[in-house]
Amino acid sequence: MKLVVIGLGQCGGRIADEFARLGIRARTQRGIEIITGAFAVNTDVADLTGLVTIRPDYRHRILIGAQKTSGHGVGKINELGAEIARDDSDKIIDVIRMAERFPETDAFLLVAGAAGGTGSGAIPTMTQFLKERYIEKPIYNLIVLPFHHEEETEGRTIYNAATCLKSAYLVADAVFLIDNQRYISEDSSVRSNLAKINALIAEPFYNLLCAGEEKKPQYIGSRIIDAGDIIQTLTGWTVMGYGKSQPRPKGLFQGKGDFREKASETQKGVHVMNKAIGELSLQCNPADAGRGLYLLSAPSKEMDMNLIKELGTYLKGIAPEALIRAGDYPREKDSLNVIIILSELSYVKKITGYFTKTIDFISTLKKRREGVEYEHRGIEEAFKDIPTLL
Ligand SMILES: Nc1nc2c(ncn2[C@@H]2O[C@H](COP(=O)(O)OP(=O)(O)OP(=O)(O)O)[C@@H](O)[C@H]2O)c(=O)[nH]1
Ligand SMILES: [Mg+2]
Repeated sequence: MKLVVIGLGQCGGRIADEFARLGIRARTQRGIEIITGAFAVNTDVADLTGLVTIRPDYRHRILIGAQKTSGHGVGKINELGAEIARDDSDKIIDVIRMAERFPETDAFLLVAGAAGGTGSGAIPTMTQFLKERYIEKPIYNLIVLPFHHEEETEGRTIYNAATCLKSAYLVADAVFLIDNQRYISEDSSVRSNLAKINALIAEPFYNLLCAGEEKKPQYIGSRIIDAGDIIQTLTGWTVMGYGKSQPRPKGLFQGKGDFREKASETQKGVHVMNKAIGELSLQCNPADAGRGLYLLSAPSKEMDMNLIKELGTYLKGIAPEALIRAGDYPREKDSLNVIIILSELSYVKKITGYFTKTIDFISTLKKRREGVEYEHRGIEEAFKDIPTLL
C-alpha cells in the first residue's frame, strides 16, 4: 500500500518525518515504494526547520498562516489552526497534487497531535478538503493523544483533544488513536524522548505497507495483505498493536523437524500476538472492535498455515464481534513479529472521557458567564437613576 503522509503541526510533522524515513528504508532495503510523498505543514518556521528527512524545499515543508502568526505557531488555539488551514488549503493541496508519484497513491494519512493548536485544528479541515477533492482515495487520520501530565496542567489540552477528535471522526475514513502516555509506561527509557516514541509509532506500518507491494516471489505470503484488505478493515476509531519476538538462541533444538521446535514456534506466535494486544496504541477492549486485521512476518521456515490459523483463532477469541482479515509476510532474517489492527471500535474509554470532561467544562463556563452577566445587569439596573457627568 502506498501512502501520501501529511504531518500537521509539530507532532504531526515529526511523525511524517519518520514515515519519510520508512519510505527510504523500503526503497533501499527492499526495492519497493510505500510512501509516495511526505509533507509537513505548520504555522511555525522553527518546527519546520527542525525536521530531518522530509525534503527541505517549500513544496514539502509548507508554512501556512504566515500573516496571522508571523511564523510562531497558534499558541494552542486550535480554532485558529483550523481557520488558517481552511484559508491556505488550496496552497497545500496544490503542492501535494504536484508530487511526482501522487497518482500511484492508495490513501492519504494525515498526522497531528490532538492537544496542540495548529495540528489539532488543521487535521479535520484538511481532511475535509481532501475528501471533497479525492472522493476515490480514503483519508486516514493518525491522532496523538497527550501525556497524562499535559491533561492535568495545561488548560486547553482536553478541550482541544475533544474538538479535534470529534471533527476528525466526522470527516476521516478512519482515525488511528495513539496514546503518548502508553509509550512511557511501556519502557521508562523513552520517557520524554519524543523521537523514540515517534519511531515506535511509525514502525508497525513498515511491514504492513510493504507486504502488498512485494514483487520478489520469496517474499510473497500464502495470504497477502494488500491495500484492498487494509482499506476494507479501516473504519472509524482504530488502534494498532505490534509485537516482536527475540531471536531464538542458536542450538536450542537438535535440528530440522524437532517436534519441540514446532510446538515452540506456535507458542511463540501466540506469545507475540499477546504482546501486540497488550501494547495497543491506545488501551481498549478488543471485544468492542467491528473489524480486525493481523499480519504475521517471520522467516519462511518458521511460518506455516497452522501458525497463521492458530493466531486467527486466538484473535477471534478476544474480538468475537470482529470481521478479521489475516496475512503472512515471509522474510529472510527478521525475527517473528505481528501487527494487529482493531477498527470500527464502538467504545473507547479515554475518548469518551475527553468528550464528557469537555461538556462539563463548557457548561461550567456558560454558568459562570451567565452569573457575570446577571451581576452586570444588576449594576446597570442599580445605577439607572444616578445622574451622569458625561
Ligand atoms: N509523540 C509525539 N508527540 C508530540 C510530539 N511533539 C508534540 N507532541 C504532543 O503534541 C501535543 C502538542 O501539539 P504540537 O504538535 O506541539 O502543537 P502544534 O500543532 O504545533 O500547535 P501550536 O504549537 O499550538 O501551533 C502535545 O500533547 C505533545 O505531547 C512528537 O514529536 N511526538
Ligand atoms: Mg507548534
